[in-house]
Amino acid sequence: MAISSSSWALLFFLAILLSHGVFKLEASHNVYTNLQVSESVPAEQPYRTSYHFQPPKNWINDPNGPMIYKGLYHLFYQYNLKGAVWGNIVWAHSTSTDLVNWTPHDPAIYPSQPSDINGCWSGSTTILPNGKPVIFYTGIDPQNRQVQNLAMPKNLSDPFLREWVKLTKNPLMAPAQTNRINSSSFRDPTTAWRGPDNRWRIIIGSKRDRRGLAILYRSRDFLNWVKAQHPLHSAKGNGMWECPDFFPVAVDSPIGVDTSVIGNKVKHVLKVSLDDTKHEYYTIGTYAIKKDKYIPDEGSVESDAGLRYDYGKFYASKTFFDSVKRRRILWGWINESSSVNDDINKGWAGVQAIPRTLLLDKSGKQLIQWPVPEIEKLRINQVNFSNKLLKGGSVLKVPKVTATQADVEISFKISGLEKAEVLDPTWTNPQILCSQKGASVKSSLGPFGLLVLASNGLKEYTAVFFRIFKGHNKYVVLLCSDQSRSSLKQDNDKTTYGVFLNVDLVHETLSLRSLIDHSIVESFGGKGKACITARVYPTLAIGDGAYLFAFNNGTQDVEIANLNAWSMKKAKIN
Ligand code: DQQ
Repeated sequence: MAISSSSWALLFFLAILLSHGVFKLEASHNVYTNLQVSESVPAEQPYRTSYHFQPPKNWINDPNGPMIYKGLYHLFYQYNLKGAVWGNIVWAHSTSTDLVNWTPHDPAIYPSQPSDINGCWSGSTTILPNGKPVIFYTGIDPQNRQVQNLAMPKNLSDPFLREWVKLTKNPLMAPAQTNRINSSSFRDPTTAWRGPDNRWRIIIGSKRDRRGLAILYRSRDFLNWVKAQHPLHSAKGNGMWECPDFFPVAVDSPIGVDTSVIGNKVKHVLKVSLDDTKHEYYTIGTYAIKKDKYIPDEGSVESDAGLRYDYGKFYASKTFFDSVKRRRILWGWINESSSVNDDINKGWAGVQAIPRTLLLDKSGKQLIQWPVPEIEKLRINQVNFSNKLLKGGSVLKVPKVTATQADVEISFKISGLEKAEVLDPTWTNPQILCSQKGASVKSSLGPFGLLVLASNGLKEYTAVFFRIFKGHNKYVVLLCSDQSRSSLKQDNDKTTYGVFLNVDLVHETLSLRSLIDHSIVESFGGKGKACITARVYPTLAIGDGAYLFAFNNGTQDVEIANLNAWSMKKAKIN
């Protein structure tokens, strides 16, 4: 049989891919066949975190099934037992009494039955009414189809729930010709919720052509699941929805609510992780239980015009209801910005963000996120100053802080708002605006903020800052995280991130908090109205060579209303 020239080209391309040991399963799942070796990690580790969760070595990605059971927090996560790149995925498992210090356990879920023999991917836990936790996760079956499996704790009296038993009946949900489910786009079951009709519901991320889908299943007994005719929600044009999350948030109350709560005292949130862009979007809306449909509020969309939990590196997140402290807690995966080679050399890749509490803002139009208060017990050696003028064009060193490992809160008093630069109506994309107007570009009110992980002489720094514009009828605040000078190394992703911050400058102070942890800068603007997480790899600003500064590179003076900086103790992160 003759082979056409295009077939030869295809064969040649495949041979090249395989000879380099990279086999692409689908968008996010590159299998590096030649790199799956788990070697000991080098002793020199300037980028390992001190209080952000990470295991001693290897690759991690999505947080899975976080929960609280008998007073103990459980975190499972996607983990490669064999190397610092994605592959051989199991559910690693750690527990904690305080969300800060963690005890590692053996993997809880790993390939062991036909319905997950090719991988145990992301999923969630549900606490059943009798208090028993169960795990739903995506298994990859012998035909590489994505199917949904159920596992239960082997011994409920083990507080660590170290062993999990899978149902022999698995999979409980699978693609079939009759249900029009795309077998390579059917994954990441959510926590289940129970409707007033006593039926359980769950959604699974999917797509049909370019339409993202939250496929809905229902069950009376948690064992037999029937696909609903319509998805809970879908939207055209943005591709595969990974790791959906669907939960209620209380209106006008700081208290978190259980996933099954419905009614007029709550709004609902649907979050999706877009495989195409590796960004997450959430909408706020109404859950019409009778039709089993989620209807986002007007203008609430899953695209760049919509809202993100985090405008930097933060993906595949998941929330859970902490029934003891009555709060909803968000976990997210922070990926590397370094090359695969660097990851292999350092022996690990990926960390988890600091867990954040999640609340509905008073406006009802967005969420507020804040690091769990438990993290504050790591704070030591507080440095404080207030009412300090930060003159235009000045830099102020914050002394006596371990600048590689710190928690910093700063708030500003702004006068002379009328002098703000006029916002050009075409400047609608905050990320582009932040990269065009980085930390070195002067305007009148801004840039001002923090220079973190900075070297003496400022050869290296990461700038987290504000810039204020005069928009149509209101002042507009831009929050940026500029990584362009973060490292002398060239081959890192140094994308600058940005977001417009919804603060009323006339009535609110402008505040910023940054959690700095060696290679992580996790920033919260406007008391948690917008978050930006960055990964950086300084070469000079490491150890004692790292400093913290407040800066104002605008032409107008601003006042630091208050600055609190703490060095952070090391946590037992695993
Ligand atoms: N990661 C998992 C998938 C999920 C993706 C595989 C998101 O289940 O869709 O490791 O990062």
